[in-house]
Amino acid sequence: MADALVFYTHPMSRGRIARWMLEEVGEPYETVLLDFATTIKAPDYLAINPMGKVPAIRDEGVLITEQPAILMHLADLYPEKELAPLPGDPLRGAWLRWMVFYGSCFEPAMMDFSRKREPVPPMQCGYGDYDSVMHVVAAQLERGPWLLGERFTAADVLWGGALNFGLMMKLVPNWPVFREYARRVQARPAIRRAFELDEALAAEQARELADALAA
Ligand SMILES: N[C@@H](CCC(=O)N[C@@H](CS)C(=O)NCC(=O)O)C(=O)O
Repeated sequence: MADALVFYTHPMSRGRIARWMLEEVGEPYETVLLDFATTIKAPDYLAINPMGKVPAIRDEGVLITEQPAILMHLADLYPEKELAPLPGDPLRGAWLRWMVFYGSCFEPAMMDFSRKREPVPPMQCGYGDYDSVMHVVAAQLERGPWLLGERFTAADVLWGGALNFGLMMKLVPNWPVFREYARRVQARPAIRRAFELDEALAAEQARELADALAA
């Protein structure tokens, strides 16, 4: 029998998106919790992700880091879950484009915006400018109900998680198209299961910290 997937995470991190994906897939996985102050930068974990960041997964000895890569791997690994248009499907190109656009354009634009950092001139900047990124994403979602239209895929896990976070932190425009999409993704049973698992782990970590401080 194949070894269970191993999922490296922290409950208050981008690992929440990867956990949601694991719950959409619904196959067994083992969770390894990292601590931001200690284990995440320890040699054992740096051998898994030299960036010392979560999430990461190990699948049969293969290590994968970066949220979009983790989601693409899981979607391709379990084609029967229909979370990816497979090679040959006309939607495959758009699916790859939006998975990569997230990391190469959307997240850097949102992070620069959060720090009010002066971006490099749009011609040299990989994401162009913040407003263009937001308008391009909004135009794609207008077609709805999901990012690629009628079909829910792993791209909605990535973008649903990102837009939930962006709206909560006021890092994306408070447009109806983003709010309605976020409401749709929040109705998925898997996102609720993932949320409850991470909330329980976060509460446990907080209790352990309080006990350690009191000792
Ligand atoms: N590019 C990575 C970003 C991962 C990331 O920044 N994770 C943060 C938590 S949200 C982290 O592990 N921070 C701990 C640290 O840098 O010490 C991805 O998409 O997975």
